[in-house]
Amino acid sequence: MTRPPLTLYLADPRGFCAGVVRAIEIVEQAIEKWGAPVYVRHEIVHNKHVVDELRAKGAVFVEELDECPIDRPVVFSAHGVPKAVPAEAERRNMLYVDATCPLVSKVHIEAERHHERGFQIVMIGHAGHPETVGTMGQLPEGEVILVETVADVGRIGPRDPERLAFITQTTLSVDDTADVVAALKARFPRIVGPHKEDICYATTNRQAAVKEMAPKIDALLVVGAPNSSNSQRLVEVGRAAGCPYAMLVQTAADIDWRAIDGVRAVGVTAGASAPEVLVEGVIDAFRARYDLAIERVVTAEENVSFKVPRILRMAV
Ligand code: 0CH
Ligand code: SF4
Repeated sequence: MTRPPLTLYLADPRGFCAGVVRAIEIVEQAIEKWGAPVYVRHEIVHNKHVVDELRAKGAVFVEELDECPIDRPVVFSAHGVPKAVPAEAERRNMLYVDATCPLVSKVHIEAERHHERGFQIVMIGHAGHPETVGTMGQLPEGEVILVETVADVGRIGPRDPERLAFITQTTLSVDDTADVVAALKARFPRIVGPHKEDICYATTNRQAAVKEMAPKIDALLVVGAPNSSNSQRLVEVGRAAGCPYAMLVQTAADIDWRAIDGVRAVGVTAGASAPEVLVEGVIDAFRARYDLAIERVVTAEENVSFKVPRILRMAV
């Protein structure tokens, strides 16, 4: 049987970012250094495959610090934690390693600086997401007001509109965030903040690659987990850029072949927490059904890397 032709456009960059690579290395090196089990508060990154592999090596995933025994090391996830978490670990004399991405920590520091200058802060982010919870938790209750949408901007009532700053989650949609920032500036002309927003290089680059490929493709598949904010944003960016079908898949097994029946060009990308092995699984699944031509869509070159914390680099 002859297989139908299909062009698979592969986004580049896609998949793991520097913060994710570092967070996974932290858990692996902690297990090497202190032996198993090493506890990890929250999924180290939002990906089941990553979590399962680390679990097989001796990581134990929990949601809260009080689920960890005090005599085992605990790692905090890449998304960051409220200040109360390391404080509690110290109070309990626990050994902890913070795998918060340095680009998330940078936003934490920004928040603190604004607070020290007496500014109240508006955070653009998703309610309940661990990064938002962690960033808001850098400051006392009431000092950070959360907005998710342009409509939210009209509803907030800050203490003093003249002394207001804004920060953002690192994994938001670049375009949607620009709209929210514009609404904030229109309503609060004196608001201070970063040059554009706090969206990281990896989020920005992955969204740009999707926009570039969108006009060429009939369907977009984003490899990533449902709880992965940056992966979900890639699906939305694909749809907003005019791609008629854009779907998140955790693995090749999630591909709805009937829905994409008849397509001639498909785009594939992966969220910052999705390992390349899962992308390879998707490509292999297409190769089994189609006469496949692969074309890379290269929109940026990434050469960012972060060191693991010093405690892991010191001899035992
Ligand atoms: O995109 P989110 O923040 O949900 O997280 P992820 O999927 O684990 O990707 C890594 C980013 C971690 C913090 O920026
Ligand atoms: Fe860091 Fe950006 Fe990766 Fe988040 S998505 S871990 S902020 S590099």
